[in-house]
Amino acid sequence: MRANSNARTGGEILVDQLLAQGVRHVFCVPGESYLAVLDAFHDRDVEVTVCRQEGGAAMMAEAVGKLTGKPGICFVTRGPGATNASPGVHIARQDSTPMILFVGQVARETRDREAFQELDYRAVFGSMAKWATEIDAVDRIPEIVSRAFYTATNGRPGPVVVALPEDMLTERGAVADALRAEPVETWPGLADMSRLQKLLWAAERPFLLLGGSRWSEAAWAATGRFAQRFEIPVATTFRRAHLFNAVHPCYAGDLGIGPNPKLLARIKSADLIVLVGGRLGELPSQGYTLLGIPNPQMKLVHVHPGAEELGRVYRPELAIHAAPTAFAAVLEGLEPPKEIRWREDTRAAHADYLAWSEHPTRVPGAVNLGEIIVFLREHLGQDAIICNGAGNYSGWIHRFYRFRRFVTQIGPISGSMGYGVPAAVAAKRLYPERTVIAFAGDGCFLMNGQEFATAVQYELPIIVIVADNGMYGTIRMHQEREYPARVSATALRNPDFAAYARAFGGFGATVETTADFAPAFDAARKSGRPAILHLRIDPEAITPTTTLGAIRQRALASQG
Ligand SMILES: Cc1ncc(C[n+]2csc(CCOP(=O)(O)OP(=O)(O)O)c2C)c(N)n1
Ligand SMILES: [Mg+2]
Repeated sequence: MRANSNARTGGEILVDQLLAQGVRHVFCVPGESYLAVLDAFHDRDVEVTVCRQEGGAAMMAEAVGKLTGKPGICFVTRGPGATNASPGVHIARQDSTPMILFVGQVARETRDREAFQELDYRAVFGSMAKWATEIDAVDRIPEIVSRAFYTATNGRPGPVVVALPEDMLTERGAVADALRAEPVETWPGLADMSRLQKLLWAAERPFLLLGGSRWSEAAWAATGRFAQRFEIPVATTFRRAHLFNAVHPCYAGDLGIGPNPKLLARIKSADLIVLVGGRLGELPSQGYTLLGIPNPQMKLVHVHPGAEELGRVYRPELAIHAAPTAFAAVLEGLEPPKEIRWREDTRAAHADYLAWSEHPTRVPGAVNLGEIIVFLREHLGQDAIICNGAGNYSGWIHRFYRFRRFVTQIGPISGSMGYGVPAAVAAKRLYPERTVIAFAGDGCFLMNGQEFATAVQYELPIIVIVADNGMYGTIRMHQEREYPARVSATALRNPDFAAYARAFGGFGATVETTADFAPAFDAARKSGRPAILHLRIDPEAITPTTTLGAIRQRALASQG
């Protein structure tokens, strides 16, 4: 490190700040606006992943934030580069993920002329990022990058956008590197925990709901031990299933889209809900119908690292301003009641979860995605990482896969399509020894499918499973429900995805029947290359429990 050296350019100072913060990976699409940073990458010890589109690069950085709890780093050029990156920033916002997007900016002396590709990033990202700023002076790089790390990780984590005027990056400055940022841990107070103790002792039907970010392996384990001691039923919220071991005797299921009705009934009739880390947003709250707003019908204990989230939608009986990491660490201090009144309910809740997820339902067509998920749950190691984007296909993962380890599920809580492939590229780049699977719909895949080329370039043998039903299925489903038999703008004519994989230098296979899947999966693994398995799904198989035709018939009948 060349601290206090006056020989460094802004670009070099910037990259040295990242190294000082422990950054190992950056994801980028290059641009002439930040050549000085690219040059600094050249002889520094940082792994650069060059991507094909900024949306993919930003999603990779966001996925790094989810995988590590530390800010994922993305570099893009000004104007179109920055706007292309915006979905990653939006995901980081909604999913509470730490991430920093660095954007090249026009030179300082041309600012405000609407110079080539000029944008005001404070305005563009003002309502999306946690903080959007611009570095005006080379001497302030360490200060602002340090603050970016603190801002991205403190409280409720989120994205920070930092614009970098081109001439500032080539200027030289004499400035010391910032020390490593240590995110502030937010601990529950003693009084909070004793009130929680009393609420638990007074409860008849308590329920633990887990979500959000700022978890850790230790917090995951401590929560499992707490649940075991209290024999309290636990559900995870939308796309956070990895926060609790699915085969733990207290696991009651996944509270997302189309949850087990028995799980919903249990949560509704709970007299105490302890919501840890999550916001209980629109999807897990079943369109804000689960809990009264602002006054929930049951007692709510809300534990969240962001003070502004507490009381924002739901008025809690007890608000605990704490990160899940800190909260979980003090759970050991709580004592279960002498007689656990809900013991039998918890057993029944877990049995109901197992029954709900055990056997794939019957669906029309020769490929049953449910059976494929069950195959994977039985054949993948527990530390396999499962990534996905948005679409009805993901409903089968949420229902039938059993996440047994922390940080094995990487999916967009924000429901952004196109996330699975870039997330898988990021996961495999970080953890080459782990099995990484990306699920995508046919619509979802082609939003960022070009990042398959990134997987090939960096020799990352991810396995992409494309569930092709020839349509934007989710929207078609809503269409049939609201406007039956009036199909509009939801049909897709698709390429041969297996040939696509081969054209990129990967492995590709088409799966026409459920029985084709196991040998195709095996061949994909053995190929040692990035792979695409193209599943031909019957469009009628719209969810594990209903068909498009049935939805249309129901809607037509109700129209009379
Ligand atoms: C970026 C983005 N654009 C549009 C949507 C709206 N949307 C949600 S699901 C969906 C269709 C997904 O289609 P596909 O990936 O083929 O999955 P399927 O539902 O057919 O299983 C669309 C268009 C979205 N969530 N994200
Ligand atoms: Mg589809």
